[in-house]
Amino acid sequence: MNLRIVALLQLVLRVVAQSASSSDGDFTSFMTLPGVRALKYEVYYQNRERVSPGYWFVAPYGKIDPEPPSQKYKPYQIGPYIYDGDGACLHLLNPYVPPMLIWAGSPMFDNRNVFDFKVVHSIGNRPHLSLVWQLAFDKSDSGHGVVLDNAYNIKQKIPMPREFGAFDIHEFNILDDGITAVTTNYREHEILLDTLDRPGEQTAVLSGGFAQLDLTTEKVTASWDGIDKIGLDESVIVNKEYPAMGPPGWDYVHINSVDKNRDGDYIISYRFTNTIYMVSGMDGTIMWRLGGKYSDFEHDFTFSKQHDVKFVESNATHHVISFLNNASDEESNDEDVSSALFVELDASASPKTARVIRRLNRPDGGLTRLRGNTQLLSNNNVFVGWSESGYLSEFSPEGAVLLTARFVSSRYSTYRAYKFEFTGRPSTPPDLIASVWGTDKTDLSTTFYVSWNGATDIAAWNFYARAAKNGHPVLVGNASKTSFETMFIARGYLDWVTAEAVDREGRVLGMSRLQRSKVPNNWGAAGFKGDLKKLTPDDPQAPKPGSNKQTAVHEEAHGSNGSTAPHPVDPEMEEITQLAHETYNLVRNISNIFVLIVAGCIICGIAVSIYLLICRWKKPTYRHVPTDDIPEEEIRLRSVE
Ligand SMILES: *[C@@H]1O[C@H](CO)[C@@H](O)[C@H](O)[C@H]1NC(C)=O
Ligand SMILES: *[C@@H]1O[C@H](CO)[C@@H](O)[C@H](O)[C@H]1NC(C)=O
Ligand SMILES: *[C@@H]1O[C@H](CO)[C@@H](O)[C@H](O)[C@H]1NC(C)=O
Ligand SMILES: CC(=O)N[C@H]1CO[C@H](CO)[C@@H](O)[C@@H]1O
Repeated sequence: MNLRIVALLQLVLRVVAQSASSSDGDFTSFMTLPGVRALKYEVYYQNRERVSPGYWFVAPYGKIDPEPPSQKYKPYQIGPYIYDGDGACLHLLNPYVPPMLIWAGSPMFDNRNVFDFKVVHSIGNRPHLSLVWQLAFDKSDSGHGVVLDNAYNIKQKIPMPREFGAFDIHEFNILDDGITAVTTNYREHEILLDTLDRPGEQTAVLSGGFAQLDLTTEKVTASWDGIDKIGLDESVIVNKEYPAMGPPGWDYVHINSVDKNRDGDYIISYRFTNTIYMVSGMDGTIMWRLGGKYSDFEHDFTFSKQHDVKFVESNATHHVISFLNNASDEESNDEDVSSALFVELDASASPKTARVIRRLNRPDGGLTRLRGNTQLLSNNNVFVGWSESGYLSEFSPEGAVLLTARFVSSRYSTYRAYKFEFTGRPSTPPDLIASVWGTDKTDLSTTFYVSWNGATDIAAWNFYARAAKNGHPVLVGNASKTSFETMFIARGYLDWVTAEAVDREGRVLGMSRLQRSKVPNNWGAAGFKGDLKKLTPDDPQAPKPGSNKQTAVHEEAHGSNGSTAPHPVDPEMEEITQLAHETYNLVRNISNIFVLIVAGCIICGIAVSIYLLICRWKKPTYRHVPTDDIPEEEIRLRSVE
């Protein structure tokens, strides 16, 4: 059979196999990462040139409450993920550019929810990652603040002392000194209901507080509790008829963020008082309230149910703060659209003044009823996570929308979404698998799949084969990286294979382990018509049998320095590889049903047997999370029971 046709058929076959296996099309799966199914994003660029550099850090979850381990999230789906929103090529036929997956961290976190996943640039001289690992469903573990290095090793797993309840999901905020972290707390108390004209009655309530952790000792160095400072009357959700409760009690303030400025004072947000509080680091008194029933400021704007209040600038008297004004909750909305707000405060004026200096409305005009965050980027763009369905957007300094994106699936949310520049250098090597197929000795080909979970900056892959285990690695070709996983087809029966990641400058970033190529269990059943006795792996250095241009000469690879590595010099093979890649990318990216149907019909006969063969070692079955399992919008958005 003509070599070119074989290569193409094989290719189309794999594409069909891949599309067929992801009929639940809101996820992507990978040959090299069978334990993971990564959520797909749909991205729309309004102005791609002005988008700031950096990766997206998100942590999709299905239900906010801890869930028992179940098949539902196997292969892994929830947990921390890094995407390169700018990573994929532009396609003429499709304005939606699929972002490239960079890291699927889900298998490390045991199908438990992860929150506040972000980059910390203040620890040591390498970037780190931090996240909150939610408490276990059976409370056998009350959650941790986790710090990872950029090799994706867990460096710290900090528990919260029992008296502060579980490690709260809202915040694990490592400050610029790289040593101090502030976190929110929910604590149980019994209080009297005199202020609600119910003398003699009492109820349990959850207060809103924070703890400050020293990352070197992993000890709490300061803590604050609002129970004796914020009365029930400040709450906008408690009403006089509320039946008294036992523990955990009324969630009357619902703290959802904390930050600390250089002066050592704290700013906190209570969602259920619609108020932002400045708390003195000296004595814990409330310095002022912004918003809510008892605001100390004069302001001509409103906000409510706010999230993620952070200092942008701050001194003793003047502050610029950012926050997400969701303007709504599960039951009602106070404004028509949620927005990210930047507010300038003068606490020295009398009366104190507050004015909005930037307002960025949700681009789809919708409401973010729960969760979300606002992040000022270094080039003055603003990145906003609107939470539900992973909806996020980036704005220019003048407020123009530069991009919007959301999960293709509506079944998942991410509490916050961040953008950071980051360099990931995994301590594990790239994952490589290779397989061989053909109809006789002359048309055998070897297909490589390679990926490196967590590695940034890979521009291309070099592929090598050896004649024997301890033979010399011979470069058999290269391919640029255009998605998380890169496929490459080389002519011949290649074995003892490796793949090497190189960056844009040609520097080698890492090398896979040495792998044997997989071969059909039953060559005959797989369509092989040749003489099995003569079927042995090729010497990659020898001229290819069946090639009428016996010109293939491969130089040896230079071990760890691939920057001078040669490329394949067999022009026919190069052409086929090129063609194969173009077709592969085209079919894969445009999702053109027509192409798939036509291709499917052509190869229908061969497809079935080979497809089964390929899939046998591919991946475990996936249980679809039913649509009616959409996360309930619980009033109690916290990790304390
Ligand atoms: C605080 O910042 C404001 C505005 O930038 C400035 O006018 C003021 O002098 C500063 N105050 C102190 C004590 O640094
Ligand atoms: C393959 O290697 C050659 C020679 O080093 C280089 O010129 C070419 O750009 C590489 N191709 C890809 C896709 O990286
Ligand atoms: C790799 O080879 C290039 C070109 O010969 C050289 O400039 C570079 O220093 C080498 N790098 C390493 C790590 O050996
Ligand atoms: C504009 C607007 O509707 N603002 C509302 C924000 O939320 C608070 C508390 O729910 C309301 O009192 C405001 O009217």
